[in-house]
Amino acid sequence: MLTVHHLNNSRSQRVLWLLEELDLDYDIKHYERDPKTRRAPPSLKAVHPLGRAPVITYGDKTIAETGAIIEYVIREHGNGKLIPKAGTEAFEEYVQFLHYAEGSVMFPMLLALYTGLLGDAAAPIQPIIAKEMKVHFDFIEYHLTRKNYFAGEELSGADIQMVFPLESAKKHGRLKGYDACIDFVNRMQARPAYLRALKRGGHYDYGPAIDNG
Ligand SMILES: N[C@@H](CCC(=O)N[C@@H](CS)C(=O)NCC(=O)O)C(=O)O
Repeated sequence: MLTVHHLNNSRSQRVLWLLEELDLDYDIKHYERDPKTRRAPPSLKAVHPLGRAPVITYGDKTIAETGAIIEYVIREHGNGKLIPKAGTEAFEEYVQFLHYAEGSVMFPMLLALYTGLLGDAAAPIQPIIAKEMKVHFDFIEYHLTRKNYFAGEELSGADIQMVFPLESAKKHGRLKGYDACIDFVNRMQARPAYLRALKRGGHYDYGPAIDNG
């Protein structure tokens, strides 16, 4: 059985959604953030040295990094679903957005988060970070005004990977004027598999409120 090591309010929500879209059986091991520091508990380090979520374990395999997990699950357990045909333009978009989410978009967003802790001391760098974020959201908005999905004409792992930066941006009020980005988040969050994942994962600050009782 595949186990998702799931940290509350985190990127690992994407992996639950992926598994629900593929209709796969899986277990969840829940980890709670420290309420003050927001860091993962040390027990996650016992699963993987990075001590971050998501991590999945399956037999003797332990895999960290959302993009790597999405690739692995789709390749080994996906039955050809959620991945465009190799050799197509959609496939190249799929690979691009799988890397882009964590490799590019998240970078200025994390900078904003961390430098925000410095208050006025970080003021000189804020316009640079804002400019960098605008480059990314402009690019994503341009893509989503022309296409409903990130890779091709139907849902793929790229959409699952891209939802977190956009959910996080929406939550922090960074998507004002980016209507196609907001529409994408709303469409993804309305999918039955997304909502099932939310129910199994527990409260998620970046998603719609659901009754978990
Ligand atoms: N690029 C990594 C980022 C992993 C990551 O930073 N996860 C956060 C949750 S959103 C985490 O575990 N934070 C807890 C901590 O840093 O202690 C991925 O996509 O898996």
